[in-house]
Amino acid sequence: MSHAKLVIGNKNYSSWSMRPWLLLKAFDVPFDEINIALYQDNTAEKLGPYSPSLKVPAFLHSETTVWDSLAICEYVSEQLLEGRGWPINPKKRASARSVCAEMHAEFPHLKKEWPMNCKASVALFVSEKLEEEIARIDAIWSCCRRKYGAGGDYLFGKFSIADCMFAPMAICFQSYGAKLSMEAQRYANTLLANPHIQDWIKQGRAEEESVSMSNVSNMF
Ligand SMILES: N[C@@H](CCC(=O)N[C@@H](CS)C(=O)NCC(=O)O)C(=O)O
Repeated sequence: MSHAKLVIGNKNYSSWSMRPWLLLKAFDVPFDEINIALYQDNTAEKLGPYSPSLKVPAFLHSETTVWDSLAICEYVSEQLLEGRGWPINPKKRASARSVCAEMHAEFPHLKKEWPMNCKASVALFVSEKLEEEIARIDAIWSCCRRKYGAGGDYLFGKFSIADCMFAPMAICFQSYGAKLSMEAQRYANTLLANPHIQDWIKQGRAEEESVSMSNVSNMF
């Protein structure tokens, strides 16, 4: 059977691409990676055959196309991991799904003002709204680690989709110098030490294409 295909954007910038890529890598699922540079004249033309939303990521498996990062993670867990992408315990799983949905839908200021850029290392202005959003992520990380983290160093103990959803935030927080509580910083360090996340960052930093800040802010 041919491999599944994951269509992704620039590793330096595309946080949504990173999430399912990390899930596939962490669970050793074989896949072919299709890289499409974003915001080029021919980007839409190249994405057309793969992604109905004309956005990345998109996942092609057997006869099925799935797009949108969280939907891909759900599909991969259900179809390829026998549900192992989520915590086994239903209470933990409900919380894991809640924080993933929150990451996916909320944090407009973080997404706009502190977009992922693996190459960046600069202290950026922190608006009041941004500070509130960073504090909310800090609270999610600290609370999940305290309540559900037994059995491993990840958000729900063992590595799960929740870690994929938050991994780009650890990169942004490192790039722009977020001030986190000790517990949250320890979790961010766990993510940054993960070998697949390190690979992604390394490959992102090696890319040559650059994207303007106004487009990067739309990307998250
Ligand atoms: N909700 C989508 C967001 C996808 C998204 O915005 N992808 C960005 C790159 S990270 C993109 O394709 N941008 C190109 C564009 O907006 O034209 C997801 O979770 O996958």
